[in-house]
Amino acid sequence: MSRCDFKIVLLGSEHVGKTSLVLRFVNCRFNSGTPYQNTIGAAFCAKTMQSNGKDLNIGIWDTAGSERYEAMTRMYYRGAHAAIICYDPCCAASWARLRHWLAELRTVEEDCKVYLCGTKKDLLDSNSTREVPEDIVATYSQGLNGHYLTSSKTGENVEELFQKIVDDCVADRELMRKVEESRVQLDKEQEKDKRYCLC
Ligand SMILES: Nc1nc2c(ncn2[C@@H]2O[C@H](COP(=O)(O)OP(=O)(O)O)[C@@H](O)[C@H]2O)c(=O)[nH]1
Ligand SMILES: [Mg+2]
Repeated sequence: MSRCDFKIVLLGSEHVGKTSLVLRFVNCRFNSGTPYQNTIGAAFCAKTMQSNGKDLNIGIWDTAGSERYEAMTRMYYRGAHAAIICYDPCCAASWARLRHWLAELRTVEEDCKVYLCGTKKDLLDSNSTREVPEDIVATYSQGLNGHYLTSSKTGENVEELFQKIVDDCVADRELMRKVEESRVQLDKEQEKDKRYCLC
């Protein structure tokens, strides 16, 4: 199995913690000492996860978030099964951009599952000032597939967020039918390649 079964895209303003979230999830680490590095365009990571007794290959696209790369970011929405839209609860500006990301996503992938992710929970827990009121987040997330508060520094809720996404995708019959179909197709192509291989 070499292709991705599910495509997950991360969206949100620059500096909210998208790259840190992916690094925590995929590599189980957090780079606190290193200077901030802007993601250019997008970065891709893959991980295998289990749900309902199945092994699933997850492809994660970490986008730049900067307006400079916006036209490029749109390319990465295409074919996404789930999107994690990140905001920092201690930064009102990151929340203000949220509607923008959601609208953008919907124009390209109408049926994409959407999860809100409030990042840097460790800072919130250590008395940083919350700038995004909880009731506003609760109201907004009602129409979406889930809301998680995560910390890439401690790892809190990171695994839970990705597991919920994969569980929701596996529970989606139509989506799983397509996954099974493309696996069969891939097996056929690999069989064909083997027949023509002379080595
Ligand atoms: N304390 C804390 N800092 C974080 C967390 N996630 C990210 N950061 C910091 O926030 C800054 C921006 O993170 P980054 O992942 O590069 O943001 P991106 O631009 O959205 O990809 C970096 O200095 C990170 O170390 C977190 O969960 N806790
Ligand atoms: Mg980044």
